[in-house]
Amino acid sequence: MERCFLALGSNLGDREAHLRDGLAELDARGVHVVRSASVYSTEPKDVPSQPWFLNTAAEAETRLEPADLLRTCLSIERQHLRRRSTPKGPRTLDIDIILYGDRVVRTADLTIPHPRYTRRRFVLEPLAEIAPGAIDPIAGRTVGELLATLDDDAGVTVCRRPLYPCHSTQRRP
Ligand code: PH2
Ligand code: MG
Ligand code: MG
Repeated sequence: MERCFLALGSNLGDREAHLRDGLAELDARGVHVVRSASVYSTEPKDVPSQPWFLNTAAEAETRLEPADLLRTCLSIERQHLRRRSTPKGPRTLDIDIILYGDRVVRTADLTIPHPRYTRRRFVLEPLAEIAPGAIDPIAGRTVGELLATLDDDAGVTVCRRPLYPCHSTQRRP
């Protein structure tokens, strides 16, 4: 089993449902979610004229190799009717592989560690909540250290408790 960290984002439709279902679908497809971070309300980066996002991060264990993990993430995105019209534009669900054990992957369609996450507060804040000690094999620094020296003033605030594991509010004693 390899331990990996994923970043999830949504800014179209029922954003929280897309994130929650995305986590459940990963779990059902051999990407066993160990924990997820709180849900954060985040200002859009790269393409500013789009709705605010909900973002979270998840720690998972999987036997899937990175390329198969990517295929699984893309297939779940497609299930959420994601259309790839504007690059970095609005999406129902985005699932990015941030770290995969201490592996470094550079292929035509996949780069691990994720090439931009060290500059993005909307990834580092949720990731540092669940894995401040995870080490980036390229930077040689922990996620907590990367967040502490981050230069990104985009708005990122906690808005909901973690979606996974599910905390039922319905259960009676
Ligand atoms: N994803 C992008 C581009 N910009 N901004 C925020 N706040 N959250 C995202 O998940 C996001 C973004 C491309 O993947
Ligand atoms: Mg992304
Ligand atoms: Mg993506």
